[in-house]
Amino acid sequence: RFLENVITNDVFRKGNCTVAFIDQHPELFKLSQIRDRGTKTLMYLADVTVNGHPDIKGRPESRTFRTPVIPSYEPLKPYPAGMKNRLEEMGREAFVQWLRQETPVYYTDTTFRDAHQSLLATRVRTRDMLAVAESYAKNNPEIFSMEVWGGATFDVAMRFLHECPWRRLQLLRKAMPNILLQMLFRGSNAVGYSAYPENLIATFIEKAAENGIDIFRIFDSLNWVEAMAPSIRFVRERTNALAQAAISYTGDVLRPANNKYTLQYYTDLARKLEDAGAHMLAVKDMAGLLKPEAATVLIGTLRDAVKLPVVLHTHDTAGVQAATYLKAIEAGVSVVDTAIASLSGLTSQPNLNSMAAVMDTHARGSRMNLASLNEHSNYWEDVREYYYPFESDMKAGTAQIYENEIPGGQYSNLRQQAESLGLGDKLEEIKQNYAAVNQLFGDIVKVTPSSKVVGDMALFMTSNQLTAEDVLDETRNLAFPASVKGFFRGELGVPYGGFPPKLQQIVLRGERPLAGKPNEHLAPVDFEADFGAFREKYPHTEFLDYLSYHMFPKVFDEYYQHAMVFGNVEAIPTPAFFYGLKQGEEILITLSKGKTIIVKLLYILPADEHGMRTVVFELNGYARKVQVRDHS
Ligand code: BTN
Ligand code: 3PY
Ligand code: ZN
Repeated sequence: RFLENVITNDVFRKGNCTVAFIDQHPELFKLSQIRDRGTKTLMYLADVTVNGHPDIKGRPESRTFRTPVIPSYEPLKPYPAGMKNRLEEMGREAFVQWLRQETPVYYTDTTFRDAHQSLLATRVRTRDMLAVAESYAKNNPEIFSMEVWGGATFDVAMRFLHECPWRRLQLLRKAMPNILLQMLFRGSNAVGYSAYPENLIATFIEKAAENGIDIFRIFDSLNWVEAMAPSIRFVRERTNALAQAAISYTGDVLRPANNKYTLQYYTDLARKLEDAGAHMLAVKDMAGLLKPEAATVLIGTLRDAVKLPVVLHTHDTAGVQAATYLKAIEAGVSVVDTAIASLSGLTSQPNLNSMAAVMDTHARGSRMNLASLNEHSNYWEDVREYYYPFESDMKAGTAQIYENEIPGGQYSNLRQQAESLGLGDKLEEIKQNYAAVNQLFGDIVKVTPSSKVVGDMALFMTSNQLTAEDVLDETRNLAFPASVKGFFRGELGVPYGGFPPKLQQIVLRGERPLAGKPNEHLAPVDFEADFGAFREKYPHTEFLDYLSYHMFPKVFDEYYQHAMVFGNVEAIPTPAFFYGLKQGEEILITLSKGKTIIVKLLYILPADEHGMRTVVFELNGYARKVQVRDHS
């Protein structure tokens, strides 16, 4: 920052770069004075206006956005009692027993997590959710829960949005005190892509519950119960939250021949998860493969096999999953996952508004506030436009999903990933290879992170024009992707039925795979000693930041450095955050309670001989200029 002060200093830039210059200008060292919050925000706006947002390639044409209408609510009216109040009154055991025998079906709303993870590359910012959270909680207390955290949101919040994931949770908690808040938890991988030491998992769960999580949906990317059991236990023993154990659905339970994932497989798994202490059982159909008739059989059988309430999660990639929900509802499912209308469908969840409307006259229907849900959908329809660069160009459902079994979130990301590797015209081949890799790997469960391994291998085969036969030819000495090596080493655990021995041998080239659970060999975190060292390196932090750091050290470091230069960018309205300001445009930014700034872009000067541009703003009526490097 000192250097930045030097290079942006007018005297210095006019050519005085002697050592005496530094002596004569002590203000260069006054970092905090020079960089108050307002200036940092101006720095951010200047940079994104001049250089575009790094996450949006090829500078999209400038668009004008509609102003989203925040659905009305009464700020002074108390929150009506919701499911969270019921859970607190009844206690966990009575609550889940009550849920299991309820006649009406309930809905989990995934809008704040899976819906935008699956449609908009997880890019929805906290402020756009927070703006409607209170209205939603006051007008829709009938909702079973809202999925608001976990999955990819933790990583993306820091990496791309420069936001604190914990603050997101805290703010939503405060705005929705009557609603059960739910997160997706990847078992021993927590919210990351590889295993973490067990004491870190325990502490993460404890802190997530303390900061607002009521329901932990816990899964393992290979359906390995042993890897899920500790997380279930930590939720039971260290929190008052619900442990919802999820079985990831793969293949087709009604497939007549060569079926690896049979009804018996799922039933055994469900019983083991119940024995491990789960409060609820989820069927997590991440690729949207569960067909209506299969739902009748699977949900009915699981409900008989365990005493827990059974919930169902799916993605509407094929376009027919509302039919699956109807069959599941008739087979006794307690809760189904849906998304607000304008963020539903395709690779996201089925449509909450339409489900609620259709169910109105059904024996298991319940009274939902459709008028409010529709207002919220209108809000999201407009907000969604802000995020248009992150849309996949999928326009209709696809029946190919039954062949390639690609999870919803991965499917919508695949085109961008392919394009970034120069394989934009090979999408069909990539999808076919994805299915071929699944067979090569022994027909595995594909969900984060195992789905990423299969995806990496499919991209590897496509870019190197390899067939399955080539892969199995040991004389070729292929340089397999790191994730594939890690998978065969056992870093994600062991798939049901084991690894295919020949391919494992080829990939590992004689190296011995790990024995036991993937995190068994990891040293526990020494919280006492380690936190001190962390605070020395990152002074403006607290314990929750330290947990973020442990999940993603490099991402955290970049997030921290970004915050040091640009301050907290969470308050910047989304159009300005992604597209900067147009000349003459004025916006309002509430930096903290009672501190609102009005920023107007006046003009931008051409780059000087050092490539620096002066951007002139008006901040609360006073002209302010900042210098940014023009990277073009
Ligand atoms: C500043 O604005 O000058 C202080 C920046 C401090 C940023 C760190 S990043 C981790 C932690 N979370 C925050 O939101 N702020 C601090
Ligand atoms: C995640 O782990 O992020 C998922 O959504 C898996 O389906
Ligand atoms: Zn999902």
